[in-house]
Amino acid sequence: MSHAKKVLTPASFALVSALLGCATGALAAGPYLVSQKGREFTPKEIGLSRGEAITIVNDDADLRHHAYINASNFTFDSGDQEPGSKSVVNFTVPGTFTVLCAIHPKMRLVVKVE
Ligand SMILES: [Cu+2]
Repeated sequence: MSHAKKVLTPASFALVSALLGCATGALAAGPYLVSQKGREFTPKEIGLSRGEAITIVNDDADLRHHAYINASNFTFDSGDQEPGSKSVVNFTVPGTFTVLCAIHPKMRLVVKVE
């Protein structure tokens, strides 16, 4: 019997960690990275200028996430986010937006766009 269960290889996990390490070292301007790990977004709040984007990375090794925004003037839906995957959201309108996870209702990221 074969075990076809999908797992993140140590190599790809290390790559994601390395990318995040770079990002936290240079906090000034974009690209803005948001991590999904342990059923929460990190950071939980981020400020952007209009036209800037964030990259949401699923850093959980064994959890699937599904980020979405459902505002009156801006919507986004990442679809299912497998471990290690990235989703880019480009904020084209100003306002305060809440990014939620369709799988984990307590996950919440506030994005303030000027
Ligand atoms: Cu989630």
